[in-house]
Amino acid sequence: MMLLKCSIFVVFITTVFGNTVKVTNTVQKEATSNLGLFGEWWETSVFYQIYPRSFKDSNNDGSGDIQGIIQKLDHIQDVGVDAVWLSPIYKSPQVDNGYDISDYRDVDEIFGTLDDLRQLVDEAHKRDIKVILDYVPNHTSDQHAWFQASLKNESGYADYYVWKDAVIVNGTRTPPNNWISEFKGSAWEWSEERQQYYLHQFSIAQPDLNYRNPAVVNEMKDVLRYWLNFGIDGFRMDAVFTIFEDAEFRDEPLSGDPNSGPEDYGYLDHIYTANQNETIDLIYQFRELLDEYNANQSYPRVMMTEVYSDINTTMLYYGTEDGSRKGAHFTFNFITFITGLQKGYSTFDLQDSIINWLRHIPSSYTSNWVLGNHDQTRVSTRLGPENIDALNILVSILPGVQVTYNGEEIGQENGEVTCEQGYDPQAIKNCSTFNQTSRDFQRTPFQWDSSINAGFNEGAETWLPVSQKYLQTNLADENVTTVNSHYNIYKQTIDLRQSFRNQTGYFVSFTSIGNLFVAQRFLFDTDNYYALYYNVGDEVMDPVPLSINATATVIIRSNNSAYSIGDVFDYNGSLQAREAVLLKLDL
Ligand SMILES: *[C@@H]1O[C@H](CO)[C@@H](O)[C@H](O)[C@H]1NC(C)=O
Ligand SMILES: *[C@@H]1O[C@H](CO)[C@@H](O)[C@H](O)[C@H]1NC(C)=O
Ligand SMILES: *[C@@H]1O[C@H](CO)[C@@H](O)[C@H](O)[C@H]1NC(C)=O
Ligand SMILES: *[C@@H]1O[C@H](CO)[C@@H](O)[C@H](O)[C@H]1NC(C)=O
Ligand SMILES: *[C@@H]1O[C@H](CO)[C@@H](O)[C@H](O)[C@H]1NC(C)=O
Ligand SMILES: *[C@@H]1O[C@H](CO)[C@@H](O)[C@H](O)[C@H]1NC(C)=O
Ligand SMILES: *[C@@H]1O[C@H](CO)[C@@H](O)[C@H](O)[C@H]1NC(C)=O
Ligand SMILES: *[C@@H]1O[C@H](CO)[C@@H](O)[C@H](O)[C@H]1NC(C)=O
Ligand SMILES: *[C@@H]1O[C@H](CO)[C@@H](O)[C@H](O)[C@H]1NC(C)=O
Ligand SMILES: *[C@@H]1O[C@H](CO)[C@@H](O)[C@H](O)[C@H]1NC(C)=O
Ligand SMILES: *[C@@H]1O[C@H](CO)[C@@H](O)[C@H](O)[C@H]1NC(C)=O
Ligand SMILES: CC(=O)N[C@H]1CO[C@H](CO)[C@@H](O)[C@@H]1O
Ligand SMILES: [Ca+2]
Ligand SMILES: [Ca+2]
Repeated sequence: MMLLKCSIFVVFITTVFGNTVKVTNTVQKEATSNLGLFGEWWETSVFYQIYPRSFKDSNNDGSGDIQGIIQKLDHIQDVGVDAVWLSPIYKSPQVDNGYDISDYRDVDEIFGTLDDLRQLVDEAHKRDIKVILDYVPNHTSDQHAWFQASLKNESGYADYYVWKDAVIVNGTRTPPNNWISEFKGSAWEWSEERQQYYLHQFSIAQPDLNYRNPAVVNEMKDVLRYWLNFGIDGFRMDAVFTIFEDAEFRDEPLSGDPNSGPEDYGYLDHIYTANQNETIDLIYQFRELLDEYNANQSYPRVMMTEVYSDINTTMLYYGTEDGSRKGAHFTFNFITFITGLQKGYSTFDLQDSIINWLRHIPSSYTSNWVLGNHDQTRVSTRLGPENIDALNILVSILPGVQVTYNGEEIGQENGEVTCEQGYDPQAIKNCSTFNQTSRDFQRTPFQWDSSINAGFNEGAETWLPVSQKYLQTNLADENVTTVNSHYNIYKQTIDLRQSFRNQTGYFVSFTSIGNLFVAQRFLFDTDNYYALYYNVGDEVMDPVPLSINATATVIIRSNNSAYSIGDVFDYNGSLQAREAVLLKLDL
């Protein structure tokens, strides 16, 4: 079959027949080397996020730990992922679930020891699985030795944090400006000891580091070098958009958001505390550090950044537009499936959300697809459990990197947690809004099997409660080869994605016709042609044939499908509500 091969093009075709609107978007890209754009391992990889405290509790003390992860490495290998990234395991008072770090170079005793981590890295590498650590550069714990020294104005540490004098208004001490913390209220906290305010963009126990002090920048770069030398394969950088603040400490303008009160983060437009140019420059410096290190390595260590922002700003974290400086290998795509899509989405919503990303990403950057993480309602709950297979199948034929949050492979839904049982520091402050604000629901223990506590541990009380849904949804029950379970489907999608390695060019195309969503991917090298048929609606429908006349074989199907793998797809048959089938066309 003849296909035009150019480096990138996007086509939009809208046709109206009767009262049905049909919209097709095609995005075509061509890679220049074997494994993707750069020929590097991460470009077509699956990254699996582990939330360590909820993954597997090896010593029955209620919290997941590193030995627990080691016990489950065979499962992770079975899933077929290339790399795991661990949410923070550093020493921490756990005021914010490990995002308040008191020693960047040590492991918290909840999780184990440095030796356990060394063993995890070794065991993972034996299985050809890379290990990525979280890196939390914005702030430390107030228990960190640097902050304790800074409190006392100790020489060398006085300027490690962002300190400002009070402003006296009519004889009353007030903060230096109007900045608001993400955790509500002023972002400034008075220190009696130092007789100054310090900045905290998150909780009071998380003072912001002062990156305008070169010693801090060097210190934090040394932390990266320390872990690279330890054998870590890369970093996921947390909340990087808050690293720098305006040097002049100007008041931020009001956002005008009617849902935000004067204490709420959304009350202000964060033009002076988020995504400052210096922040993006620092990310480029971190990349330079990594590239220097990588120059002597057999494979590159990678960095990925976490930024919730509009698409243009998000792209800046990948690098400068002219390509002169590089940033993150990829910056998480929260735009397509998290902020861009809500329950009850239409085919058009889905198509727009994917195309929005593909249209904005320059062809020299690698796309990535994130369905969920520890900060978001689980994708099964957020977009509907009846859609989980279709979404996993869809992601598997999209180009670039895939990021899976632990539990998504079995279709795990949000758990049940009361305010009294909760740990999310923001949410437990106000129980009347806990149900809306808490992130504890997506952090309940992994559901391994149908034994006590879902196999998370041997029955001791767990830090967050195990979801009562574990009897219906657990790995062991889904891991029966004869069952068309979420897990088996997920594994099939990973196998498919892995088979796309070494492909140099492709196109992807999306068509919406009423409730029918069709996604197509064609690989130039092998002439392999895949088409996903997905009924997004609640009623049975007749599928519309593709314009290509070819036998279509079902290779993956959602759990509610009557098709078996290997069946020939019947364009004259019907598709059940939420049924998804992935077809391979015999051209
Ligand atoms: C200071 O006090 C005066 C007199 O009570 C009042 O008019 C003024 O608004 C106050 N200023 C501020 C900034 O609160
Ligand atoms: C600490 O240093 C700052 C800035 O030099 C100064 O304003 C403050 O008074 C000092 N605090 C103490 C307790 O010495
Ligand atoms: C930040 O960088 C952008 C793009 O390089 C530039 O247009 C803008 O003027 C810079 N802003 C400041 C405050 O320097
Ligand atoms: C890389 O290895 C070479 C040769 O062993 C050495 O001279 C050089 O300093 C190394 N570079 C880095 C960045 O470690
Ligand atoms: C992104 O940039 C493009 C081109 O400069 C502009 O047309 C678009 O409105 C911007 N989008 C957002 C969300 O700012
Ligand atoms: C808790 O949230 C409710 C509902 O938004 C609000 O009315 C109440 O003032 C809040 N309480 C506190 C202590 O913030
Ligand atoms: C929170 O959700 C639980 C479970 O649905 C419910 O029992 C409880 O009443 C809710 N709490 C509030 C304050 O809405
Ligand atoms: C899943 O089943 C396979 C094959 O029966 C088995 O090797 C593997 O250990 C099982 N995995 C889990 C996590 O039960
Ligand atoms: C891709 O190429 C590499 C290196 O040549 C090879 O080891 C690997 O098996 C290939 N993978 C696939 C899926 O063809
Ligand atoms: C599709 O191909 C088959 C087999 O080559 C042929 O019999 C049939 O007429 C074709 N249908 C259309 C609509 O072109
Ligand atoms: C398919 O998965 C959904 C969501 O987990 C579940 O509710 C449903 O019972 C499953 N259907 C079948 C036929 O297994
Ligand atoms: C949006 C975001 O990344 N928030 C994280 C930033 O850091 C705070 C404090 O460490 C975490 O609680 C948030 O999840
Ligand atoms: Ca434990
Ligand atoms: Ca900061």
